[in-house]
Amino acid sequence: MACADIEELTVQSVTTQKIDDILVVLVDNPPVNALSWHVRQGLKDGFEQALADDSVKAIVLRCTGSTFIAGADITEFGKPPQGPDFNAVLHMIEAAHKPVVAAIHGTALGGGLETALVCHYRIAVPSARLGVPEVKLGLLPGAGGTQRLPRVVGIEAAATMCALGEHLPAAKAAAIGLVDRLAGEDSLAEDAIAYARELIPAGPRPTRDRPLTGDVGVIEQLKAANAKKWRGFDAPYANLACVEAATRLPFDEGMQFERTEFLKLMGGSQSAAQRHMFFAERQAAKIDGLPKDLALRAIKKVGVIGAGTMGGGISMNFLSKGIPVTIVEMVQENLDRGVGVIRKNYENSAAKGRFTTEQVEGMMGLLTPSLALEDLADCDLVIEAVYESMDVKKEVFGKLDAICKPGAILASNTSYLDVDEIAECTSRPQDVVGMHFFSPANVMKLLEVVRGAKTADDVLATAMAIGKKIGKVAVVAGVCHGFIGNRMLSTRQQPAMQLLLEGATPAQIDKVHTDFGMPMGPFQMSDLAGLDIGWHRDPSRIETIRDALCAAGRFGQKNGKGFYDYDEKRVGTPSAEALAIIEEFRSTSNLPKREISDQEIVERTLYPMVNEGYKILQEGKAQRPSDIDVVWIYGYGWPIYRGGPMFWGDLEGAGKIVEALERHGVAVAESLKAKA
Ligand code: T1G
Repeated sequence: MACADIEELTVQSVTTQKIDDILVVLVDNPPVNALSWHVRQGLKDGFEQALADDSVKAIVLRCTGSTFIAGADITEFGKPPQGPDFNAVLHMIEAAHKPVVAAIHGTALGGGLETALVCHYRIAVPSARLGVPEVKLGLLPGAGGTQRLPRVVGIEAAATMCALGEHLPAAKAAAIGLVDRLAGEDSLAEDAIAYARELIPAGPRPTRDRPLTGDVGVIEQLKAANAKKWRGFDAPYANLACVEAATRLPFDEGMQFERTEFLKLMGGSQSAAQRHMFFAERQAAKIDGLPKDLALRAIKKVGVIGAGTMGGGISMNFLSKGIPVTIVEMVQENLDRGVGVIRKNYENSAAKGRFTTEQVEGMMGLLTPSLALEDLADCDLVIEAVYESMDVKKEVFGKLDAICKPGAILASNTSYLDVDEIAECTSRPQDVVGMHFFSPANVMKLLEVVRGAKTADDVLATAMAIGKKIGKVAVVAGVCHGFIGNRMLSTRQQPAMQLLLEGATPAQIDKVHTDFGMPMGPFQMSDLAGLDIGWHRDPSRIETIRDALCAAGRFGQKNGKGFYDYDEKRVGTPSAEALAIIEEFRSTSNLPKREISDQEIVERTLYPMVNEGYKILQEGKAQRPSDIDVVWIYGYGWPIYRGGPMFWGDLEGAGKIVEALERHGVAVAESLKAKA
């Protein structure tokens, strides 16, 4: 910048630069320019300077680093307030008697977008993304976002942005009037100054005074369209209530309404849970004890063994990220079917506008079908997704050991089997790791990366990094039966079965779980998975309720009957026949039938999961409690507004849980007892 006089005014994270008659207020608070108290202080000081200096005709607000302001500093929530009140700073900017331009790159999110909204004009680089994602933290834009956004983009777009919390690309934001001008991708600083100078004659344009446009009817439409998705959540409805209030209240009363709703959410357990998950998800990516800059192995070519449901889904994750995949099957027919399913899935997504036909062909072009393991010799990572049998896996890994190049990572998608035992049948156990995907593997975000006793640090770190690269939330798990998720799941399923014997019904138990916020209960899940998975297929041998149902030909959703009866749309209803089978089985077990309360169901099916979580941590099979929460939210549909089993356990209270578990005769983890 070749301007004559540059005045430096340094406040911790905000500086100002005067370029002739334009003052640039520059925010520098890595990593994401969050609105920490010292940033708010700096903004206040910087704008006071700009407004007091008559030689300044217009103001530009810009940020250094990778992004514009990405919101309030979430780490400050719940702490004693410091620095100036955010809304007061925003009111000062909005009321400026000189035009203020927000120059946006990276992301303008939450309080960051609210700051840009009090600026009179917004210029952004094409790659910028703008949004109010507070709803994903169980909150709402509490600094005027719900009142100013409708005045800039109209009621429809504002309601959608607040209730869904999506990030809008700059071009879309420009189309709806949120961005007034697009800058050159590499010339934001200059373009913003030129734009500000251009606006001097036009002067300020306080957003609060801009007219509201649009149809309030969108609010009920959004509620109807998202009723299932928003079940149990408070924040989406609070966001819409605030936007609705903007359509009928004067600005300042609307701001008050918003403040009240914001404080309600901020003080609630749902937002605390969702904020916990914000950091838990980022924490999960970190491997304790490993240096941040550990060199990773390059993954340019991937091999997948098995073209079944899992193998196909796993392959799609890499193809969708432009990473070539060689997929191997034993017989041509299975290979063709597997490749066909991958193409069908992509074409279905293309039909929904997610991909173009060219992109589908591009991804399919990266897929090499093969009948020969030898074709995996030059792969950097090979993921085995064959039948869940130790013998089969050992045979495959033995062959891979002979075929794959030195340094290749050999991963197993096993969901239960001992990764160490698999590794021991190779000469390179340090290169073996578990990569446990969840079905459907191209959709489910969770990836359990199973660290074997001999897994090398760079192999573990590489598996975690490639997991993030393909869009997964990767969590480190130790070798134990069922790793983290399935191990805890079994501590829910077993007592659920026992409760059936004692008098509860599948519908009662499942309702407790769905009311809790789970997508389905233990028995709906069993019917979905299939009751005959692992069944000994001997109808005369009835040792469990599951045996009894299978013996009666009830295998679950797949044949329209299991614990429930299912119609052609796979909607389940309580089944008299299933209840009769359960009743008959109970009568043979001489267990007295009794009334079971919903609270007892919680105590005997959810508390044991928390207990098992403590055991997993005690054994070092998970790095931290929040990792367990991430597993259950991204792998098993635990409601995010309850923060995961460990976070919820803390809310329930260790004392209460220990007392109940002991009353029900469950062996309590020492660390949980200690916590109680
Ligand atoms: N506050 C504090 N720390 C934050 C933060 C924030 N808002 N955003 C990110 N971080 C930390 C994060 O924990 C991580 O730390 C590092 O920055 C890099 O983040 C009044 C109430 C901006 C899209 O919800 O969505 O404004 O792990 O790994 O993948 O209305 O971060 O390295 O120690 O995610 O490049 C609304 C939250 C707040 C946006 C960048 N804003 N952030 O993604 O990096 S509420 C948000 C993000 C609010 C007002 C209300 C993403 C990102 P560490 P990262 P990334």
